[in-house]
Amino acid sequence: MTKAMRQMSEDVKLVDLIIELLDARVPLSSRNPDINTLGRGKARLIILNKADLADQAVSDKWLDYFAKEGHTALLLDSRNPGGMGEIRKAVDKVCREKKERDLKRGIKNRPARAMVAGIPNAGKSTFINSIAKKAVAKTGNRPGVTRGKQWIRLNPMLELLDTPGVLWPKFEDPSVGLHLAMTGAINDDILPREELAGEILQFLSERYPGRIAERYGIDEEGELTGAIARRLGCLKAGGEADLLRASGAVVDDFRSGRLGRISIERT
Ligand SMILES: Nc1nc2c(ncn2[C@@H]2O[C@H](COP(=O)(O)OP(=O)(O)O)[C@@H](O)[C@H]2O)c(=O)[nH]1
Ligand SMILES: [Mg+2]
Repeated sequence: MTKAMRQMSEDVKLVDLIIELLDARVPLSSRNPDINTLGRGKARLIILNKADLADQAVSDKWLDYFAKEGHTALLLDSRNPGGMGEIRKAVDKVCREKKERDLKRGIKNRPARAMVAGIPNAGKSTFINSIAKKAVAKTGNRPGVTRGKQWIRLNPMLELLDTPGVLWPKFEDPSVGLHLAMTGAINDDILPREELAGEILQFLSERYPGRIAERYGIDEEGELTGAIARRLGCLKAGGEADLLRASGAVVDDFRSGRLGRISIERT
């Protein structure tokens, strides 16, 4: 077990609810199935984060997919604190159900506790900052609370662990690495930049025809990176197309939504 997993399995013992953050563009690749073992017996809320970058119609299908799994799932742009009202309500609801079960089993009434978990770059820190904006207070060490843990009191009956659980992606399926490189969730050195840009351009021309033409004003045929380099004025000293620079622009445009809202994975 990795150090991150060990930490996560310790922290999970302290909470009633796991808020699982996935990237709405790649809900499967950004998921670590170990969460099912780690989070056994805990309530779960799934957040499809970065929904602002994903294709709305596809995201709606993912909501159905997770609902069929028996999970409450919501779409979110974590950078927008305005979207947190709905999240707080959902967290409250999932926790209330858990507490009612606890009370029946004679477990005494105390604030429900939650933690955020997800792979690097899923938006955990952004989420915690946004949801904590309207927090009642931060709580420090208290009796019955493991020393050193900081809790953000979202309301008198609900506390959030201020450090997220870090999960790692599972790379068993080779598409996982590619999809996470496309979103920028993992290190760029998995694929040379020009290859990554090539994969992105191929994906776009197949799945979202018209987007490349719209952004770069080129025909979606033939050698795209060179054509994009010339359109963007990415040229080397001798006037030759600078493919590396053009590839960088394509990758950045894709990740940041400048090529439109995109879902890489579909149900
Ligand atoms: N567009 C968009 N960007 C987001 C969202 N949530 C996080 N980000 C960005 O994603 C990057 C990684 O976020 P961060 O909170 O550091 O992820 P962490 O590694 O899970 O803590 C940052 O650049 C955030 O600004 C979101 O919902 N939408
Ligand atoms: Mg972080």
